[in-house]
Amino acid sequence: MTLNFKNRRQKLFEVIEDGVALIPSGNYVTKSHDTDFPFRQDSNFNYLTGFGEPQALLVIAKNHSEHKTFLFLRPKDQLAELWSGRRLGVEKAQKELGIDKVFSIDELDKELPNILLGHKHIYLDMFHNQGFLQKVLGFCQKIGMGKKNKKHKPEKFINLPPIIGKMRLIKEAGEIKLLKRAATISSHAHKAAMAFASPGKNESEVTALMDYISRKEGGHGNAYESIVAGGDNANILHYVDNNMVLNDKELLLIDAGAEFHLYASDITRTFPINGKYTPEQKDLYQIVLEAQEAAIGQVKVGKTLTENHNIAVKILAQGLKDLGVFNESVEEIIEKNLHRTYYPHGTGHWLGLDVHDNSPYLTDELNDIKFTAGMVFTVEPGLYLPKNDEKVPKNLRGIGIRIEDDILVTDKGFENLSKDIPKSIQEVEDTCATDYTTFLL
Ligand SMILES: [Mn+2]
Repeated sequence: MTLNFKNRRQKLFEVIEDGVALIPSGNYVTKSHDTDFPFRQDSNFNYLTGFGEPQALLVIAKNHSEHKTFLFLRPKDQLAELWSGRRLGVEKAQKELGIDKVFSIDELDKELPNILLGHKHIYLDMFHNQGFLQKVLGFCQKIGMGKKNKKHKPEKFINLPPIIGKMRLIKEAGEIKLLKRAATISSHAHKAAMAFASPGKNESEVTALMDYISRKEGGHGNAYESIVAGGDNANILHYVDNNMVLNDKELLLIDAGAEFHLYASDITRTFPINGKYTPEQKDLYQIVLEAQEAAIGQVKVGKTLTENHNIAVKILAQGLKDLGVFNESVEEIIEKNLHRTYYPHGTGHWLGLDVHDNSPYLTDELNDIKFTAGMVFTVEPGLYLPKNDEKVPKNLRGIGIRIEDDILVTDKGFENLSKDIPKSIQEVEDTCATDYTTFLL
């Protein structure tokens, strides 16, 4: 898999005007006392370096006399590596990562100010790393004291993530391969879950099975906390407790996606725990499926996420009316936002290194970004009818349904990356009737 990190750094170098871009790596996050959560690299840092260690900083400098790119990283340290893992080290990094100049992170306070001097602009994430921002402000303040030094000093800060986000919007061929692999791994996990779930089992068992399959197939854990929600739990949008017993005649909503080399999949299916949808569940499911397929079906270059949403909302609103949830006309339901009670979220988001990929949704002129080949996003309509909502016909209460696929825009239209996971009522019921152990082989 060749991802051209150097090209991306070059692209960013061309964008930054008379400035220095500072992109820190991720860092350890405390879970409790002296124990950390598993380390996850920062997506932007990974996008520009492919380097997987914490406590590092990428610097791209426009006006430096000798070098364009710098990397600060943890130095080799036998004792530290004995305790917490191997380090690439200064010497190897220069060659392996193709960076012009590499320093130990211990030299940051000494070396970074020298790089900043001579530049007017600092590009960095202004909102999500206050500690680092303060440190840089401190350096800039000191540099500013040297008023008679005939070199430009930093005087303007520009928020960097939207600039990198624009680059990340259109996926390269190598990235698409990784996204496809993540979706394929998830497809096996979802199919196994359909086959495995049955009344009396616990949501936690299904969660564990999916984790097992996804790791067995080379996935690196979940792209986000799995939602494994039986019955009325599906009406809690971000239900992650995943610890209740699965009941007969109820549905199981699973929103789960594997991560592969930091690339996410984000997939939802809703299927009957006992293997057969009830007539009411079928009615509701069919509406959501129709909304999802209509939205996906119109995807092509030039369309937008808002158009996806509007198509889905129209079909969902019609469905709610047909089922007797609303008496108003479809136009009125939409105009007054009545549907938002039962469909409170959007129909999709960008997908990539982040599950909600950190790319802009609007152009500089504040228009919706139009699809071009290489963009990847989700399409995920749903309907959520809570158990305690007395405005909902009794037989529909407690049903929550969402169907979500990962869609790649192509020159010819689109490709559904998660199309292998059953979606039609018949296909889902057939998969529920299969033997889950075949997925363990
Ligand atoms: Mn999603």
